[in-house]
Amino acid sequence: MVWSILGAGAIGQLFATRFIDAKIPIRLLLRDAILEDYYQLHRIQGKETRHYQLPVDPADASTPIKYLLVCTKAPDTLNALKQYQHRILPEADIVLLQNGMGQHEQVQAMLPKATIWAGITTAGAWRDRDHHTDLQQLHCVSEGVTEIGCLSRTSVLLPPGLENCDPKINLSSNISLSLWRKLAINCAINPLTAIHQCLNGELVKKPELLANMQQVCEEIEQLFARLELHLFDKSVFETAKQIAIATGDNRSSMLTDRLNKRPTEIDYITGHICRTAKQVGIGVPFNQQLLSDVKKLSSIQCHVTLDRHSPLR
Ligand code: KPL
Repeated sequence: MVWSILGAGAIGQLFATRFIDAKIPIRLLLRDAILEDYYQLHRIQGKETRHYQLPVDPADASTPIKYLLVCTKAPDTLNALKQYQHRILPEADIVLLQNGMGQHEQVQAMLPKATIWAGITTAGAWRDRDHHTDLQQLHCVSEGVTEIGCLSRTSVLLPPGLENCDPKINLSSNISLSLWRKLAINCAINPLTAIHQCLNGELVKKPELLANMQQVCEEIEQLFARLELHLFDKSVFETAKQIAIATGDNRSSMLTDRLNKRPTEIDYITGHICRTAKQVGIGVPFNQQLLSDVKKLSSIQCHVTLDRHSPLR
């Protein structure tokens, strides 16, 4: 059993090192070819620094892919998968460990016989380079909690090998509910922080931003009522407020993308709410507005550049 890993950002690299620790054989599928057979990095966690050699698939590799972990950004999923479609076995197990919703169905449509799993993690890591050795460094800031659930069928087992990971990966029997919960919070926090270029905590401190967050949440609440989804003990707004406070000093992933001039995941976050609302005939005008505002922003030049990922992704 070999797990191929697509998307070698901080989360992809973090799970690659966790798989190696769990003695799960891996191959990195890299977008940009490298000459070496291994991708080397130092993983820095608290006071511990460990050196890893992550095996890389050569550009002309043709070995079939049976187990695939996808850690790309949601909007990049289909294009990234297309490059390996000829190698992915029809009955492959594909774990999408990503933010957002909507991409899972697209991948299932592309690979109808594959078993699609969704994963959510609160693990946090960011990358930079050691200026002396030029070696990649992966800074792990929080172990987080990771859950995986099967979307194609019911399963009482994790995909093979993943039961050996440490920290443990939890098997979810209803991962869709967790995806909706995460989506609601991301809709409440991410677009507003990206538009106003503020940290998560400022959404709660500034009355006009708090009112905006409330509007987002109330529309989502209505949609969830129509879908008969009961996701939180409190209202979506109260829950989002709590998370904005708890992650107050964080730069959201969408603001980080904006500042780094990368495409955002808005189509798979607020976009998914807007698409679903349309399907069931509910208006979500404020979310629709945020969707178009963030899309507009992505096309506007931004002069600040960051070299650090948001610590909580
Ligand atoms: O998940 C997040 C993100 O930034 O994508 C939140 C919860 C908003 C924390 O920053």
